[in-house]
Amino acid sequence: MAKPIYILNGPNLNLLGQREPEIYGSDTLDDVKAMCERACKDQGYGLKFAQTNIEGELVDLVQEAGSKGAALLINPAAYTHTSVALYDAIKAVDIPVIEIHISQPAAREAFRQTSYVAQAASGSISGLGINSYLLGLEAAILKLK
Ligand code: CA2
Repeated sequence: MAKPIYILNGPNLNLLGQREPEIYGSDTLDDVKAMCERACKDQGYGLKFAQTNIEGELVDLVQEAGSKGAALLINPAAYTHTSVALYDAIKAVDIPVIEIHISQPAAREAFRQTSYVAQAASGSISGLGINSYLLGLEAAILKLK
């Protein structure tokens, strides 16, 4: 059985579609999950999709992806800009890791200008709304070919 693609989401992304639609759009995280499930199925991959507000749980899930997953997409949300623990966890896995953002952090506040995760990931996709997830999947699958 082929390994699934992991898509991990960080803090507050459970609120997607409920607040700040001008920045993050009106689709919910369940909508994003359904869209990614369809895209993975079309490409012959299973999907493990998770969200947590807890930094250590994200680290555990990155480690799990490293042993049980084919590739990892991660929207680390605010931990993007703060987490050396996530940087270390991503550095320790040997699968393609694509950093995803719905908004464009580079065009936002000064505190969003540093990404620890980008310094460990294979690549980053930002600013394209929830299509960042679809494009991230395409990038991960291209890397697996
Ligand atoms: O643009 C992204 O995907 C971000 O990862 C979203 C994070 C932010 O801290 C990053 O700089 C960029 C924020 C996630 C919070 O999500 C919410 C969604 C809707 C309503 C409230 C929060």
